[in-house]
Amino acid sequence: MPKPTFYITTPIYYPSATLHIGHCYTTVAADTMTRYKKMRGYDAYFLTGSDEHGQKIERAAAAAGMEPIRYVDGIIASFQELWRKFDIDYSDFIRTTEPRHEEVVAEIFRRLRDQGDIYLGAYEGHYCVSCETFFTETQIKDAGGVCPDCGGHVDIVKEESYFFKMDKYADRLLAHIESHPDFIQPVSRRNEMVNFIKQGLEDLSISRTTFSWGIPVPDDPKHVIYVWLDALTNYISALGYTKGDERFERYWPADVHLVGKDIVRFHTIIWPIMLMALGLPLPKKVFAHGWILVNEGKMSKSKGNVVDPMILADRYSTDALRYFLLREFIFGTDGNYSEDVLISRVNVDLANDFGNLLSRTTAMIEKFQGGVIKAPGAKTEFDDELLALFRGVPGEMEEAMEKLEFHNALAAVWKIVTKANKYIDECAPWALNKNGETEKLATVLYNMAEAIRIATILLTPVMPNTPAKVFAQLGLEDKPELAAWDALTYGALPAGTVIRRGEPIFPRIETEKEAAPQKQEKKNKKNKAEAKKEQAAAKEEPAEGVITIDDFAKVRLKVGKVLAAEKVENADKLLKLTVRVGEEERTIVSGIAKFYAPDDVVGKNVAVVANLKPARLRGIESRGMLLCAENGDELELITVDTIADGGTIR
Ligand code: ME8
Repeated sequence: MPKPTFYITTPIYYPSATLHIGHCYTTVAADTMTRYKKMRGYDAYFLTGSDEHGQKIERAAAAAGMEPIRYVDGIIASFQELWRKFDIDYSDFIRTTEPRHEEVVAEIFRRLRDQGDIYLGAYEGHYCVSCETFFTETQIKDAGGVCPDCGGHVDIVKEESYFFKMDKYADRLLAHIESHPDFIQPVSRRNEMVNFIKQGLEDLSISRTTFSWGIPVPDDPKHVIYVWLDALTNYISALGYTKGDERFERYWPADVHLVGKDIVRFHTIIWPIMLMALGLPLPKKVFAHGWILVNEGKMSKSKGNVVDPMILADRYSTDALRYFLLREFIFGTDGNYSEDVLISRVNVDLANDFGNLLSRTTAMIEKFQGGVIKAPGAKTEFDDELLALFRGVPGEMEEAMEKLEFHNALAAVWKIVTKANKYIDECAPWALNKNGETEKLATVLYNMAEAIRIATILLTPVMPNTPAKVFAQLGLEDKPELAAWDALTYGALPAGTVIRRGEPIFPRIETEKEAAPQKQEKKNKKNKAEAKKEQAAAKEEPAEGVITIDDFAKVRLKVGKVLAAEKVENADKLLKLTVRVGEEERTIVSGIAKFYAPDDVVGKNVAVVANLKPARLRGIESRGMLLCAENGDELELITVDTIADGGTIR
């Protein structure tokens, strides 16, 4: 039987001087999805590329004193180097300046003109060179006279232009969106697009005469084809559409176009209408992810806050960066980037949770069993819970991956990692060894090794370099069959395997900030006796209204990430929030609805009172409370920029 196919794309990027971490985000997500689908037996095809035409590039090349093609060649080489560095295993990289693409764009233009969907007219409008987009009078007015997308200068442009009859297809498109709820994701984006189409679609100006760096209109070469019509075509030109290429038959329609939220309109209105006009099926899903922000704002060269992934890749491993991008941010909403959060994720999740699990396990197998993984012997009372996770987590991961919820897929895997660390503490293998309980000891060490092996298989699509390192330490490097999805079953690890301890796979990142508290801690220890005396005195006679440090210590304050938020029906003040606190997700009802719209809080890292007795508010069980600061009559959430959720506040 032929394998099922899976076709995924990223946007094709503009050759601006540097790609930033936002571009990496989409590309890592697409690569992870492709690797995951391949592991699941799919014939997966992943397309990325570069969008090289347009006035912006023509001007940049002129400023650099270069021919446009020479100018872009250099930049595209740096894109490809970045993707190699991040282990991006694309199936094809399409450049819009390649003849194989240009020919298809020209052919599509010709067909649509021949069938009457494209006609020649005249255009006058506000045009933003930077965004390569025309805007209506109202859009410009609403934005205060500047480009509604980038805030930059807009020119009034009047020129002869070819137009594409969009409105002709509007009703069909609306019907398609309504009958295919998965077509535009997340739902909020779908609603925006439906409203946009319902306002009526104007015919789209699809050619320019004011510059020449583009694909000429067939038989009318003073016009070049509008860059978006050119760019969107990449998704089918790369498959050899119009050339009788069997890849087009095999992979089209795409399963997912991944796009940033700013280019949803192009992908869910212009692109589907082009496809309808060509009589082609529409992509199954367009998924809009959010933006990675810095200090809650957009990255921009002028602000000097562009996060360069090459620099980060040199500083941290790319596996760690890939993990961070997919674990920290909620695919679909904006998230705030800071290097401190990145370091915290690497140290807590990778160095502590995962790395230590591997080093503790291999160290104990070496010390207690001479480096040999023995067959499980007698059961312990803690096995069942761990084994249940081995059975359940792959399904949870699958469900999350199908919804492109990478953060949830990784959170599911971490259930195994966290539980396995707890399992070690519960079973105390050192005590079993001391007491000569070798049968139980064999079980515990075997289960720990299986936990690592199973978690590693699940992590493979996200961290492609890590499995080889882990498997080498487990003594399984010559058994690739044990790294496959099919080998997720508990017990596949052969007894008698000889482990090979190695270096920590994710060394802890030491920072100046981290060193400082350690120094402080030493100093504190010195004064411990004194401090104890003082505390004791404080305990004796607490003044009225004063609490002791012990009282305060009862409050468990944690950093939580808001994953979802909605208004509580018939309650003006209340928002129902889903908050992730490390491994755990909980519902918290908070009285902030007057100050925050649900969308404003999603993605924020907030301060949570984590051990508050649950309370029922409007029938919803609320587990915890968010800390806020009062500002007159207003409330402001206390947010924590630099610590990942699960972190303790004290
Ligand atoms: O739009 N965080 O190219 P582009 C996350 N050539 N994603 C971000 C981001 C951020 N901070 N900044 C940008 C184009 N992006 C066109 C696409 S497709 C036929 C043509 C995302 O290089 C942005 O949302 O300007 C978009 O999806 C992608 O990067 C490419 O941006």
